[in-house]
Amino acid sequence: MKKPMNVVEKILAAHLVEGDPATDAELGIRIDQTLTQDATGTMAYLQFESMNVPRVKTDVSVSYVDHNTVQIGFENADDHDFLQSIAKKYGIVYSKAGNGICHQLHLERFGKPGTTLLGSDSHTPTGGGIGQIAIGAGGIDIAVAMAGGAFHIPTPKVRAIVLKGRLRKGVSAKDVILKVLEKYGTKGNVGWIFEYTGPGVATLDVPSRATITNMGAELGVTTSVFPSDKITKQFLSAQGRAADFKAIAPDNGAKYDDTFTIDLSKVEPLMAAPHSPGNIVTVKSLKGKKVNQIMIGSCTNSSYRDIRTVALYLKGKHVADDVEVGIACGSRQVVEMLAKDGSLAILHKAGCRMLENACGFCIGAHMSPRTGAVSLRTNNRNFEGRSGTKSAGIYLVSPETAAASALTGKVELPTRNPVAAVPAPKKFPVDDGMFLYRKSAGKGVKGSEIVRGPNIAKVPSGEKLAESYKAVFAIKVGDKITTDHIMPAGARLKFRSNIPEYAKFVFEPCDPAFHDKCLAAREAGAVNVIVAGESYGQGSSREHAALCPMYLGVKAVFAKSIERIHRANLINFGIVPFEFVNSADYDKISAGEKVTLKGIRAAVEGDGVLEVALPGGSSVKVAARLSAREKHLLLSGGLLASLA
Ligand code: MIC
Ligand code: SF4
Repeated sequence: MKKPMNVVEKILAAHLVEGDPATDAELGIRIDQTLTQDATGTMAYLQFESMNVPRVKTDVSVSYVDHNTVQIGFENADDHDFLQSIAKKYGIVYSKAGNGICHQLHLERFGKPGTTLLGSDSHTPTGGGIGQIAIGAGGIDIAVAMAGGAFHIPTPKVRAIVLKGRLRKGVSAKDVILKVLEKYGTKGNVGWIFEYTGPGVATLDVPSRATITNMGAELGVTTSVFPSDKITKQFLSAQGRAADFKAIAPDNGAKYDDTFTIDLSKVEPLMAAPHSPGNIVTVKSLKGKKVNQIMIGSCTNSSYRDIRTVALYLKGKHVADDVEVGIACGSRQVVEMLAKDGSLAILHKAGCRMLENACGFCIGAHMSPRTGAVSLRTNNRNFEGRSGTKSAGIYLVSPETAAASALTGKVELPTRNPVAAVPAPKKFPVDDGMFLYRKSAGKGVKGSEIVRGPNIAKVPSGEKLAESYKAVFAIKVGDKITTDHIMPAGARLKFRSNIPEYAKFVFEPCDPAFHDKCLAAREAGAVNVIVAGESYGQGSSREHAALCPMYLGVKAVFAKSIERIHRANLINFGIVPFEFVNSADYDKISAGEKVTLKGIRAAVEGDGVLEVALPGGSSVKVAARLSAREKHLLLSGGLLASLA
């Protein structure tokens, strides 16, 4: 008899190309679809170009422009032109700036149950809402997948999140994922996949499911997934994509490594207080707190369901005088529907600032709040300074809580005067006019030229790992250092395609002199080492957080623990991701100390263990648990160097 399987096992089994889940620590899977966004996409495509493959080999690859749309100076526009020309040449679908946010658009127009999606953005797991195994990764991994190569994940442990009951009015999917974050936090979930199951699943529409899988990124899991059922079918049919439907459910008796049950009827409105998405409090506990700004949108909460709900709260009313409210919709489809049903007029009349369909405020590229502000936002990350204002406190909330609070300028309970649920639309208006090159997808247009403005610089490649190095501990940082600390976005985002320029801002929020110190060490013939605490590299998939340090001569990280995507990015760029064998050894190291990484190559070739003598006479022991593939990449100096 065949072993009963859960949804994760079914999709992975259908895509397995390397490894055996029963015996191996790492699996290689075939990737059906890829997505990139502009801020990570330029590097991904420069790397793809250097692989000399004539066209993409996936079922579909889409290049979205949604992050860098502010266009102050020539840089962003240059990037867009480059991306458009690359898409034309290699058979990639190109989504023009203004079309919408990659994850919302992909769910609407391309996501397919039962397939795999790899995206150069950490919120790619949004696709799990439609029954896809959708994973975020660094740009170079997307390049490999576009060239037909496998993607590698740690053999997952699968946790069932069993949903039962039904949410109360005014409580929504955002509160559910905040509940999951309250339970599991933002660290310690590396290697897990969360599979949502149970009778409560049938009470959630696809956009709500996607809100939940989207913010699985904040847990640090590999991905999150819902089954594909009648509701998925209805969503796809309403998008004119009935043919893309496939039912996927766990078999009776399917096993999970762990189970957590949530009674939806008991979920309260929640919020994530500054400065971590895992810092969960009830809305009730902060009721009445004065609010300066409310921002609604982002890939977590920008669907028609979400913005229509906000409009219902604000109908016939006005936002409070002391609060500014900005709204960014997820796609043109959403805007078109809001225009037709009158919501757009309601929101304008209520005094909301309607923003472009893009990431904007979420990445600190728009509407930074005032000094010391309290800003309620429906997005997924509230890291210190990410909004562009270091002194601001960002609270992550549901669209319902955001709307209720907009009316009074204070934190309000959305359950006090809740509005009716927005029914799932029977038919979405479909207009693919801003998706270019659909006809030539997978083929490319012969004779097309790549357009390269001065902001498009070469991708640096790494050097072979030497036997030993003279090294300097260039920086020592604490726990939960995010990729926004390592490689800031916001005002610095426009340098994404220009590594020498962007590298000037590595660790800017922690130590603005980091760049100069690294170069000085390099001049003196030493490499640099980053020392960090728990959960190093949380957050974004941006490979720049590894690529720019590589450019500055960083060869190793010594951390208490390292998050999945960042660890993979470090390896892809030839930086050895060591973890302390005894966490307490972290305390023995001081920034600026000079040491020797004696036998680092042999350690990587062997059991991964390295002992380093410290100037004071003591020593620290670090270890890197590496697969054969990872060893090969590190010894070669990174993925690009390994292909040379
Ligand atoms: C983010 O939300 O941090 C981003 C910006 O979307 C990143 C990608 C990037 O840094 O370009 C992500 O989540 O991967
Ligand atoms: Fe864009 Fe924000 Fe989503 Fe990242 S989290 S993809 S910046 S909307």
